Amino acid sequence: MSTVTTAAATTNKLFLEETIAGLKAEPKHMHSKYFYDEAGDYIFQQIMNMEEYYLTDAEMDILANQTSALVEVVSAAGTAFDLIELGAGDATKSIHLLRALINQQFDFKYFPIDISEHVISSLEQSLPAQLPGLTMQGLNGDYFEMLQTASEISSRRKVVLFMGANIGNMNPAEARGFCAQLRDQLSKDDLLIVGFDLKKNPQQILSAYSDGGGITRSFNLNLLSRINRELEGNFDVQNFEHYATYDPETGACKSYLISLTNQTVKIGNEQIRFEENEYIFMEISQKYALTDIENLARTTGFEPVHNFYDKNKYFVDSVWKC
Ligand code: AVI
Repeated sequence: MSTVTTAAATTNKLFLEETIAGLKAEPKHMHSKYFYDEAGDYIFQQIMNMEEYYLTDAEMDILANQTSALVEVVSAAGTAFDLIELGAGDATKSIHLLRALINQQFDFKYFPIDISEHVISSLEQSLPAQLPGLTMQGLNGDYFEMLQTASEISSRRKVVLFMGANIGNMNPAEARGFCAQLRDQLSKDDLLIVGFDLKKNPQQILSAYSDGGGITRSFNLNLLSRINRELEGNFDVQNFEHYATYDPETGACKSYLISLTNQTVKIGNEQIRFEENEYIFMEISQKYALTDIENLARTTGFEPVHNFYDKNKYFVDSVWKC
């Protein structure tokens, strides 16, 4: 019998443990990081193309139209650095910055980090052809472990990108813990650029997470299908409905799956009981006021240096110095 533990086996074990623990907890919850298998990546692409999902266009507006100003901020402390992107996705936004840095012949290496193996292998295939002259190394795994790996490969000044409002998928306490941990792994003169979705008209926010075409619904339900595929589950996805809420006071946009009936679901050897109307908390997409962003930076050891807004002021890429 083989005693070799593969990375995939470890990931699956954690997926199983965290899923069972979350579904046995009161109230039931899942981890939105598990949305992103190959099918989930594909549905998320569709979300980003939705009319209602204003976030992608807003951040694209910043990257595409304020590239020179971004390059200036990024290179203020020198033109040799490592550009590390946490949750790189398909890099369609950062490609504007990468292109400008290559054109200006900056001495940089791009390290995209993503927990999706599929995302990293696609980037490694597509980016060098799109950006001749790019030096890159994709890293698949946990952000902090991969940031450590990047530091072992290279010891140059770091410019870290954490865009796409990914920070919104943490609650405020988790975001503080995350930023503080990031600060611990960075050094003087390193930069962090974080994308935040700003508080705005509540109906506009709610529509982005409760679209009429049901794409966000499929995105959430895909996690149940993924459990069926990978963890020997037997969810009947038709027995669950997607429900999103937005609280303008706290800025928390939350999504849930509601059990439409009394039911028992099997996952591997475990049985999970759902009552009719019982919810599973699936994801938070936290929205921020500018004062929240400034507080977050300062309380975690960063100094905010510049804010880049899109033309509608829906979104901000906030630049923080160590
Ligand atoms: C990846 N993340 C920033 C998205 C968001 O807006 O919270 C995930 C998402 N969930 C539903 N729609 C989009």
